[in-house]
Amino acid sequence: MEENIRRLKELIDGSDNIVFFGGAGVSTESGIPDFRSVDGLYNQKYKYPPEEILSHSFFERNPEEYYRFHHEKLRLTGAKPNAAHRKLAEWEAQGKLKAVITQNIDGLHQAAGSKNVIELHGTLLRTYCSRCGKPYPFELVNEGEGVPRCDCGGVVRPDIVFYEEPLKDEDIERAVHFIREADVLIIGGTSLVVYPAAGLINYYRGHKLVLVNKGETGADSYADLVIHEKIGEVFSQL
Ligand code: CNA
Repeated sequence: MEENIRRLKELIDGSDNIVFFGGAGVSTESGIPDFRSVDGLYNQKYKYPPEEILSHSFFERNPEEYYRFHHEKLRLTGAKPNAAHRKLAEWEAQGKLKAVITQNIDGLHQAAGSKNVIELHGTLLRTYCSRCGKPYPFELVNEGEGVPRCDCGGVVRPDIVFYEEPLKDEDIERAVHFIREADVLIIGGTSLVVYPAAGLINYYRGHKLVLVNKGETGADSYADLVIHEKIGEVFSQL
C-alpha cells in the first residue's frame, strides 16, 4: 500500500492535467450504498430487480412502485462529501485537475467544491415534470410521499438517466474531450460495467492510468497503477 501511495503521489505532484472518472464507490464512505458491493442495492431483495425499477419503461408503467423504491433507497438524507470528494476539489482549485466525470447522481462532488463536474447519469438534485417539462424543487421528490404530480397531471421525475435512456450528447462530448487530453486518468469507485459510461475510458491515450477500486475491474490488466483499497482512505494520504 505505502509504495502504491508513493507512486500515486508522484504522478499527482508531476501533473497539471489530471482527470477523474468515478462511480458509486466514491460515495460509499459518505454512507451512500453502491449497487454491486455485497451490501450494495443489487444484493438486497425487491419485488423487481433494481435495473428494472430504474428503467424508463418501468417508471412510465408503474410510477407508484418506482417511488416506493426511490423514497426508500434514493432519497438524499444529508450525506457529506468524504476525503475523496474533497481532495478532487482541492486539486481542481490548485489548477491540477481538469474535470470530474461521474456516474453518481448524489451531487457530492459539487458539495465538496468541485466546479467542472460532468454528471453522466444526471442528478437527483433536479426534478421536472415528465409530461410538460416544468421544473420542480428537489424537495418535492426527496421529501414527499407517494408519486409527485405536476399541475398538468404528469408525474414529476428526478433528472437522472434511467436505463433505456441515452446519455446527453454534450456530456459525452465533454467527457471524451477531457479523457482524450488527460495526462493522468484516475478511475475510482466504479465496477466499469455500466455502458456507455464505462466505455469512455477507452479514449484515454496516455500511460498514467490509475485505478483505485475496492474490487477488481475489467481495466485492472491494463492500468499502470492499481490500488485495491477504499478511495477515501487512499486520497486522505495524498
Ligand atoms: P457499482 O457498479 O455499484 O460499483 C461500485 C464499485 O465501487 C465496486 O467495484 C466497488 O468495489 C467499488 N467500491 C465501493 N466502495 C468503495 C470505496 N470506498 N473505495 C473504492 N472503491 C469502492 O457502481 P458504478 O458507479 O460503477 O455503476 C454505475 C451506476 C451506479 C451509476 O448509474 C450510478 O448512478 C449508480 N449509483 C450511484 C450512486 C450515487 O450517486 N452515490 C449510488 C448507487 C448507485
